[in-house]
Amino acid sequence: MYKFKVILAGDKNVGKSSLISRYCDNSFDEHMKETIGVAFKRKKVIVIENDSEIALGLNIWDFGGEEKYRKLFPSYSYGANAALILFDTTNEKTLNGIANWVKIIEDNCTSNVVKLLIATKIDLKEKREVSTKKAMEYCNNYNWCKEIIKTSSKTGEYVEETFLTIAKNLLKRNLHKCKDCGTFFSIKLKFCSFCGEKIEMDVSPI
Ligand SMILES: Nc1nc2c(ncn2[C@@H]2O[C@H](COP(=O)(O)OP(=O)(O)O)[C@@H](O)[C@H]2O)c(=O)[nH]1
Ligand SMILES: [Mg+2]
Repeated sequence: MYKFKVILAGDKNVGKSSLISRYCDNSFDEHMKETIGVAFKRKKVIVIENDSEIALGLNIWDFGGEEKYRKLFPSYSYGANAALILFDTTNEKTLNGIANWVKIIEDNCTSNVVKLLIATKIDLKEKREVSTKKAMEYCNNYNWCKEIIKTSSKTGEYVEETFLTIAKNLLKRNLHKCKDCGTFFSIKLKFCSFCGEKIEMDVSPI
């Protein structure tokens, strides 16, 4: 199974640990404990692409968003294949924090890293401070940001979709489908690692 490292970034209390907890354990805690330093979970995700099913292993890294932990970020983000950048729809300050997180990610990860912007806590409609329009206006500054996924870890809305979107993007950027045997293999290879055929010119990017 192909494994990928996914990191979460965003200010303290935006809901990073809650998103992971909903996705990996299907649970939600109103009084989630602060993350100390770095935490880690694994989950398998099945992606269907070109009528083929492929299982990807996501190694999901959680990070204590407090300033004092930021010096850990270079080692935390080392080798990351994807980054989820979160802001809290009930706290406008966290939207302004995005620029900082994007810079930290771009400074510490390769340019191939999949980035996805996530709005959290959409169940708290009465406390909302950031409209989708405002967030989109802000994010137009980033040419990688075409959409914002709006989630609630409390109700579970769009949590599965978030990680499925990440998985599909990881597949697109990192794997090819072999035309000979139909298996997916790393784009870094010049031959199919399953059927052994040298198929440099005979791969179909997905
Ligand atoms: N209502 C609601 N509360 C949330 C949601 N996500 C997180 N929270 C709450 O926000 C607080 C901070 O969440 P946490 O996951 O610890 O944030 P982190 O510091 O980014 O890891 C906790 O009290 C959570 O219960 C959500 O989708 N809806
Ligand atoms: Mg946390």
